[in-house]
Amino acid sequence: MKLQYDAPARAWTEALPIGNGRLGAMVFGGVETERLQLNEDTLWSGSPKDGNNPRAREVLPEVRRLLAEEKYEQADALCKEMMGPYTQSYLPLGHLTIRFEHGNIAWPSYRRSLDLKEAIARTEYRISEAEYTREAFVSFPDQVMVLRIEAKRPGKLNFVAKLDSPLRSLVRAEGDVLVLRGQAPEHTDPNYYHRPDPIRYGDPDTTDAMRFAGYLGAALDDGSFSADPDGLRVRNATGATLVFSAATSFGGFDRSPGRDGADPDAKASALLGAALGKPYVELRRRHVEDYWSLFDRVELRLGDSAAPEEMSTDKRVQEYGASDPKMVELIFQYGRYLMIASSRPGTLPANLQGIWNEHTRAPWSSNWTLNINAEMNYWPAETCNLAECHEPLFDLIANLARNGAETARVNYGARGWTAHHNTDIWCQTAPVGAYGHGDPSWALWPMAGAWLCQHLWEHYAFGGDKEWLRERAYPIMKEAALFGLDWLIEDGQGRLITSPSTSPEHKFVAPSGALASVSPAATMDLSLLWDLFTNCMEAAETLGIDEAFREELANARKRLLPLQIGKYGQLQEWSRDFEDQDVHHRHVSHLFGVYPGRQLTADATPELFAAARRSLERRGDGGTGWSLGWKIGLWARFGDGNRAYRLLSNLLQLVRENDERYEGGGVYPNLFGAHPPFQIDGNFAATAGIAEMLVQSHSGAIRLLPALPDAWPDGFVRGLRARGGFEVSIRWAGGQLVEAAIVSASGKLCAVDAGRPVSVEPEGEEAAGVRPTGETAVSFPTAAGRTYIVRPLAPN
Ligand code: FUC
Repeated sequence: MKLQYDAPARAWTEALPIGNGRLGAMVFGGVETERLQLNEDTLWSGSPKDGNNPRAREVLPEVRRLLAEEKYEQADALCKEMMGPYTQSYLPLGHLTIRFEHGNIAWPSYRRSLDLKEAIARTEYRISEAEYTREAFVSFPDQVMVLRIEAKRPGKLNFVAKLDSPLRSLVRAEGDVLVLRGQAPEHTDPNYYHRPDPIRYGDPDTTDAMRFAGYLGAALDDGSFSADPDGLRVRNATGATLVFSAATSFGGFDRSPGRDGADPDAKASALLGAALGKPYVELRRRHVEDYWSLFDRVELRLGDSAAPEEMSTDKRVQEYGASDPKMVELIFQYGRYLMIASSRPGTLPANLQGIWNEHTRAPWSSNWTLNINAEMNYWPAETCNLAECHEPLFDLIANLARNGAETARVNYGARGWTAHHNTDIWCQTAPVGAYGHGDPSWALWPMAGAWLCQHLWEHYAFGGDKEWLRERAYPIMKEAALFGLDWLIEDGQGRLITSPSTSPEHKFVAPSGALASVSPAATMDLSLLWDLFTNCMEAAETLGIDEAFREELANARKRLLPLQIGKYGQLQEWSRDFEDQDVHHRHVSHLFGVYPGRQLTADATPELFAAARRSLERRGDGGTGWSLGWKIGLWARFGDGNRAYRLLSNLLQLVRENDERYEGGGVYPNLFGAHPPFQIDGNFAATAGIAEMLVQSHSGAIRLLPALPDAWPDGFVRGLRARGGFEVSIRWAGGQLVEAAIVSASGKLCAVDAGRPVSVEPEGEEAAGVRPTGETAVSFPTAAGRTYIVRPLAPN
């Protein structure tokens, strides 16, 4: 459970990420010069702005008319008038740089690691018989970053620690504390939008943009230290604890962080003071306890490894990849680690890079892309037992629902709420595209509400908190469904369709031979609305409310244009059987109903399910990191463990920092997912996909080992969660189930499908409750808090 290396990081994607959901750092582990690149998750450019565009509503009837007449290129062109501004960008806060006065020759004793059991990055080396160690972590309970530096020989620590920032900023010494104060730009253009002044700052006295502060303090065991603007100087110490705190003036998605903001200094200095009042061992203990309480819920063992223990992680990926079961365990748990480090109650959700970003113009603004990436980040949250890490997404959804009601009204004259393919800290819900610069294939997608609401329903489906469903989730789901009802139109033959509609980012060949983006009723729209309506109906039924509305949804769902099978036997991506722009396109939006949706299953829709499989076959086994991650989950849902494993192998390919390929997937030396460039969604999808290979529960029963590959004949998993309020542990050998333990948190009826006849008995009451049903699927009542043991029956 360690990432380990025998040399300092030369590139950012070799540095090791630590974080507490809000504060993040990338630890380089340099010998003479240590560098920690710093982030705070609310540090973004811009301020609240109205991006809604009344022109959208004006041109909508004409766009629909053009599409009804199959004039796709004209419709594409007119759609450009429906766009709003681009979103703002997530920003880096700065660096903590520490220059040691002991030279830089430390090899071969050098070692650095990230320990996933403690969430601590460690650097160890020896210079002239003196051993040095550093430990870095970001504490959730204390809300600070801590860097402990020790020399094993007395008085050997002499260093200067500095702060700086790529944003406009000043550093001052205030007493013995180093303070970095800065200001964010009022506007940042996305990295793919080329204009003369892509980063624009305001007047410091009147700017509407965010202010931020970083505080660095120290507590020494011995020796002395002082602070001046050039840094914090430590002399002749044996042990030193550096503490860093940071805050911004962000005070909410709808408040100006300039005029109406919070006081970053008050927060950062209070946190620093409180942390410096605690001894290092205490800070460390509080951090590890907090982290462990989440991390320890799931354990995975997939077998022994042929790789030498001490081999560095990047070499190990390169030489062994997915054939090393320990590497698969590591990448699985790394996704859980990254979730705990980037998304905790009260923080913003993990963005495109989690919370780790060094660029002032990050790829895709390091924002939230809602047509796959942001949702994908949260695929492992429920199954991999980190439900509370899902909460920041729910807060974002609630805020999007507020802004999105105005977008629905202004842009489309519709009820409810909508959001499009990008959003930011200001919760922009209007389509992006700089009023015509963007491409409709990504900008014109008003379906984010439908997809995001799946997360609300899933949180309830796994956890069963009815009060939460009633008070928080259902009202937002219902409003999203109202938008869906208003967005649907009749196709002239009694069917309901969406128009304009895209299959995100993928174009089709129009009858004229040209590529086009918009057409009526792309499959993903229909599947998303099916999912939203179904979830709303089940939620309302669970709550015993809204009977008439349920009926309205049921009727609309029945009238959705049916999904179709095309000339290649594939599930059609569009309502017409168009040719693909790119048969290997990275998005597999039309397969939403298979995963992460539940519309298409082998039992309920065998033909469409088979067609969806054919579609995935045609897409091939390549793609960006996140695309490969999606395909792992899809193949798991198709019950093909070996194929899922092949995709996992494709994901576990080593990529270096300056890899020029835009697509291709892989992982960097620090195991960050590669598009390339770095995007964290690939990590989360890999974790979710591995879980999906071991346990599924989307179609009623808990399926045990639904897609076990031949490569993992013997193994054990503990603590995965299943819908209905269950926790599942499984032991298997020779590719067969040995025993599963199902803990019932809910006390609900439990259905299990092990693919073979099983017995079920309450733990500790062997014999008493044995149900040798002889069926491959069994249901049994459970009591909350009890564990049930499932074993295969011996073959007759
Ligand atoms: C979507 C994807 C890209 C990238 C971006 C952040 O636009 O199509 O591949 O992941 O999001």
